[in-house]
Amino acid sequence: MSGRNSPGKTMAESVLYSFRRCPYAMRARMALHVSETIFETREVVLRNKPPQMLEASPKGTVPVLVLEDGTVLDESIDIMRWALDRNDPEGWLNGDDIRLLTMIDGPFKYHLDRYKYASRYDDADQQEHRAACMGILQRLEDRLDGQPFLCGPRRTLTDIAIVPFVRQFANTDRDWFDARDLPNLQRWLAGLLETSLFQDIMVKQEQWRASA
Ligand SMILES: N[C@@H](CCC(=O)N[C@@H](CS)C(=O)NCC(=O)O)C(=O)O
Repeated sequence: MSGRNSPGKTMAESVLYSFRRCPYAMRARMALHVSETIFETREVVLRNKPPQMLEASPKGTVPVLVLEDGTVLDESIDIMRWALDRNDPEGWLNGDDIRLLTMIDGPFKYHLDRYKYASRYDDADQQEHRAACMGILQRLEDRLDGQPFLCGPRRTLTDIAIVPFVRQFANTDRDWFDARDLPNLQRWLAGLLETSLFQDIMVKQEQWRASA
């Protein structure tokens, strides 16, 4: 089984600093998992990041993957591509749509934060930001018309990199989302979330603490 947590293990292996509910960390964990990469997960608390993580990556965002040779990958997409370059049993790299990924990581994430956490932003009009997200989701809906996944008949990197953010949008007001006329997107989201891949990477982990 790959991607397992192995507290106390002394054998050198890649280490992933992760936060269970972070959408970026989710997509990294899914790629590591599908590629059967062996790694140790270190669950961090964002307000109390371990010095070992900050030493590896001073920018202080999760996920951070520290490879056995000390190489540090601290962008989730880079972790996904690194894992899949090594082993890509489902051909996820065949669906690496940079334009779509840039739209989700850029404008969609911008509006999602202001919809989900409107009170944290002085000037945020929650409805406006929700509408802006919906404009982008409608494009996904159209793309999923006639094909089960964003790049064709099988799930690929593009689906996996995007689904945690659509999940976050949907969960912000579940009833409202469920009542939208987005049948393809709703089917796509539900299907990906019920996979064993997603369930496995969402298993709860204890906060990691360096052993003395
Ligand atoms: N571009 C980065 C973004 C990662 C990111 O922003 N992660 C958030 C958690 S979801 C984080 O660590 N934020 C720092 C903090 O909250 O202190 C990536 O793709 O890995």
